[in-house]
Amino acid sequence: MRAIEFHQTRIIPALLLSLVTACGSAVPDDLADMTSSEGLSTDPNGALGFETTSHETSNNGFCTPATVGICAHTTTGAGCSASDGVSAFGPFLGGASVFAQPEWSNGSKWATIEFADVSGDGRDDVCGRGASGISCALGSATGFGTATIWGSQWTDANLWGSADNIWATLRFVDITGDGKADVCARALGGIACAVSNGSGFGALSLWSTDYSNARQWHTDPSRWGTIQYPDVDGDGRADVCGRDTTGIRCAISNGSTQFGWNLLWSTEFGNNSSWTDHVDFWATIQFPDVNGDGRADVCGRLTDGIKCALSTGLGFGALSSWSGDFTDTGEWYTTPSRWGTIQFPDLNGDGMADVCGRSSSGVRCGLSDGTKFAGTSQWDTMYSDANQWHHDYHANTIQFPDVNADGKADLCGRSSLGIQCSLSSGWSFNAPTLWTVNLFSNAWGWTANQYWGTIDFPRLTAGTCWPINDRTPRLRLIQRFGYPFNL
Ligand SMILES: [Ca+2]
Ligand SMILES: [Ca+2]
Ligand SMILES: [Ca+2]
Ligand SMILES: [Ca+2]
Repeated sequence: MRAIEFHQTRIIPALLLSLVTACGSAVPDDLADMTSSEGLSTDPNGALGFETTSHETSNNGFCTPATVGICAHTTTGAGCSASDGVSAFGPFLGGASVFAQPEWSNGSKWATIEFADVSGDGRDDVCGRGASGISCALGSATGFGTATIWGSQWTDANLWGSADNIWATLRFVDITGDGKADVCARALGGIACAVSNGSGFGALSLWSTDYSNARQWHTDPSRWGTIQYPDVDGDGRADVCGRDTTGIRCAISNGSTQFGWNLLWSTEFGNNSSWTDHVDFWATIQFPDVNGDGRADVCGRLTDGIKCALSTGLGFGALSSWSGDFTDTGEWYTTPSRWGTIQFPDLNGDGMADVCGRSSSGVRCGLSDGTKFAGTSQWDTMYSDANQWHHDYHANTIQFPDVNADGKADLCGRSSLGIQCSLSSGWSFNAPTLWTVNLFSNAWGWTANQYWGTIDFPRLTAGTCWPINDRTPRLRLIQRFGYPFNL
């Protein structure tokens, strides 16, 4: 259900807003009008607009909020602590001991470890690709179980560990829209994927013959390093997009066997604006839904700030300036501890992704109004260089999970003492407090890449509330480490 929940989260606020502004006119007609004018007719959830009234937020007691946890690769495998929804992460529950083997200290192995819901029960599991293929261990209330091989074809012998332009593109994403995460990666011949059946991945097959070596996608990280799986047409199925020298290309999942034609969705982001030469430009390219219509848009940082282009479902519109902050003048180009922290969480729970990033003096954010990030300002002063947050093992753990389940994405990161979080009020972050004791601290060895580099804030229970079931995207490898990787 995850993909559909993602869809609802993005799309319903736009509908609600339209309903409010259309107050007084006949609602069914407005809904019908919006359905056609906003291109929602392809939505698999036919009654989407009417579902808004049956979902409630966490504050009224009629539903169960989703639970966010903090999870990571550890010396004994992998594990998670669940948020208590107020001020702390609880006991650390481990398991998945296969990831404790020496093999997983290798960057090309641990860097593929990801937390995703491959079984489709609403709780994220843990998977990673080792020499003998893809192993997954299912999450439960008592921790991760024993890992088993889910993808026996994805072996070193079959060259899946041969180059970073292959293994670093591996992702666990739901390309079929059934709520179970599948697996895709760039292969020599294009994008290869295998679909989850809930207890294993099926046969590996080529879902796109684009993104291949023949089409030069292996030559430069400014191409393969931008490959992501956003849902650009808003049908609940992950599609594939990436940047080449002509712009941004996307191919739409057909839900069962392939991505369609890989079309040029934007002629921006090509080489004309020196995207190739600057990792602090191309590595910031992401696909948040900045106007809340359910379709993933595209944003990235250029010399003079953040640019975005909205998805129409068939392509991206014109690239325009969304924020004059995050500029070269403001020294955002200097290090991954600044540009690598730029993310697009929904800070005020209106369904439109906002923007945040860590400057030398703390975290700055701007709220989306659907056309721009209005009034980017200082939301925090504690995650500063002066407080040692310029170290990658602190800065590049910064993410925006909703740890208190109020629908507003909060700010968390690993300090020297452990994980600290700052709750979002919708217009600023409160002072950080420590959410873990000892665990995740420098003293306990968390400055090592293979541990801090896997920190993520997965969903441990799905809950029944709207809109708090969404999960903010995890940091990509390239955001955490820049390029070339030093793993
Ligand atoms: Ca899609
Ligand atoms: Ca959108
Ligand atoms: Ca927002
Ligand atoms: Ca929150």
